[in-house]
Amino acid sequence: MNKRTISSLILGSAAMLAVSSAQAFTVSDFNNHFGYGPTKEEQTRWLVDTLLGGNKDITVTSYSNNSTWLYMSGRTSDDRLILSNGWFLNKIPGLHGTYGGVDTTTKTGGNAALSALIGNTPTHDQNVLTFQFTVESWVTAIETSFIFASDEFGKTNNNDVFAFWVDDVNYARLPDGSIVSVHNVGNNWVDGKDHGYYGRTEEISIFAPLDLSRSVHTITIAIADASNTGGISTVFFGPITTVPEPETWAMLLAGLGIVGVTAKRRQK
Ligand SMILES: [Ca+2]
Ligand SMILES: [Ca+2]
Repeated sequence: MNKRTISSLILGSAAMLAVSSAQAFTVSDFNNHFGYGPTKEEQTRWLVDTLLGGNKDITVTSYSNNSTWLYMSGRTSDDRLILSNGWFLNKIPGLHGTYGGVDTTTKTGGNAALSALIGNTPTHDQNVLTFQFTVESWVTAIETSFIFASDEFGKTNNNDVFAFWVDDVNYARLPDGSIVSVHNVGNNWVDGKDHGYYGRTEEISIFAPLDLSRSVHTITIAIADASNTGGISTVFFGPITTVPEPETWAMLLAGLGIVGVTAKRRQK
């Protein structure tokens, strides 16, 4: 095999790993999407829209992201949000493609809430997407999923961390319930190059009840380096679905109707 075939295979298998299907993903970024010079607000809204995946049950009222102009975020072709603590998009051939400085500091600072999750280890290069929203009255929870990938696979001196807060509760958990950090991933690492990463988790599902005492809800997704700024980590996240879904209820009700009609006919 020549080098191009090998790198295609690597990218292809990375994509399959990430989406659990034979469909490969590519990565797009703001400039690819908008052309040159999108505003920071446009970039942030694009990230939020990626996360919502066209969900019409959620109405966004405000949003912010601290790092969109630094190529730290993007979207996969299967519509997952990408958030990274390094210059993620520089890893991808054909985008910015320099391969330079992907794991150097982004100068976006530390994150106290993430540090608190890992024994107050100092964090760096935070990438935080936050938005406020209201939901249709029947929505009681949201569901989504993530893949955490890192160059710190197997390392003990770094502990990059990721969290997903819904109404101030962190629902990003590994299957054993521990928070998602490099040290905790343990047996959940899947070895293998994924857009250049040394390891990643399986796709992990999230079920997050909303705090129904609130009229306006908040989602915050955050990832950061820990101890130092090196070793890029990234989360592939979303999309978000609402629970219960109206289609599910419609099918349930239709199903009950059929059962009812059948029962009545049997009675005759
Ligand atoms: Ca970094
Ligand atoms: Ca790191």
